Amino acid sequence: MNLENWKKQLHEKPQIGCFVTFASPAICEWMARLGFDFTLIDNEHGNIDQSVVEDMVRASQAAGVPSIVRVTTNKYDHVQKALDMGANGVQIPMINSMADAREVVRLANFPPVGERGTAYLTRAANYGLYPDKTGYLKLANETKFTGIHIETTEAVNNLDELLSVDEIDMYFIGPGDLSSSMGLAPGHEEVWKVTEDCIRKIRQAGKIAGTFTGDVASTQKVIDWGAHYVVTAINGYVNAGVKQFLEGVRG
Ligand code: 3PY
Ligand code: MG
Repeated sequence: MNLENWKKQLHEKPQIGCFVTFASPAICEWMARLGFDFTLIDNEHGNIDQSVVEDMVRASQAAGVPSIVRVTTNKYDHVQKALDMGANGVQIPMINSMADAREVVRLANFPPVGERGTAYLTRAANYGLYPDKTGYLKLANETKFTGIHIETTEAVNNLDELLSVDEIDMYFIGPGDLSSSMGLAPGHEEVWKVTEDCIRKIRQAGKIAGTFTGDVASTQKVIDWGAHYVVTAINGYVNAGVKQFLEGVRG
């Protein structure tokens, strides 16, 4: 698989990704082999240390599956490190304003587009093997994927403006944070309505719409609305399967 074509594929058809929330390259590789279209390494929550992230990215890519890192915050060391480790892209939580979005563009892109620090010995730079250093900077800017979270009422209100930022590929509705920002329980119908409106608006703007789902029906629903970057996590499926097994055995 040509990982550089993945951004194009995302525009063409829905891709189903797996949140990997445990510090384990093996789980990343396993989910890639199970058939997910991409892995999303969660470095915002949980206990995944920076030093494990690169091996998780490597494990997924070695199985032919692109790997995105959800970074901790919109900060230089988080965004730059994930990209230097050779992640196919970054997903940045809690982007609410144009000032936040401009900072994302600055951190995720080499000059002249942004101010990402240059380094030619990293995994992303093929350990110094690229003969054309300027070409590497250009290629990295063009092929990496940048996603931002829309997960507060402030971000929803600013969505039109945020969609005008050319260098941002994907807008991810975070249902958990969005519902708490709206003062509602997760899964509340008003949260779904806002999610639908945002997904439709993002698609109409020619951008990739993303969100998180936990079952088949809601995944189909968001795809029908136009989401092409849909992420799930294995916890719900493992919990249900193991419970069913133990109840079956123990009665
Ligand atoms: C959220 O729900 O807030 C997320 O960030 C991911 O699902
Ligand atoms: Mg969130």
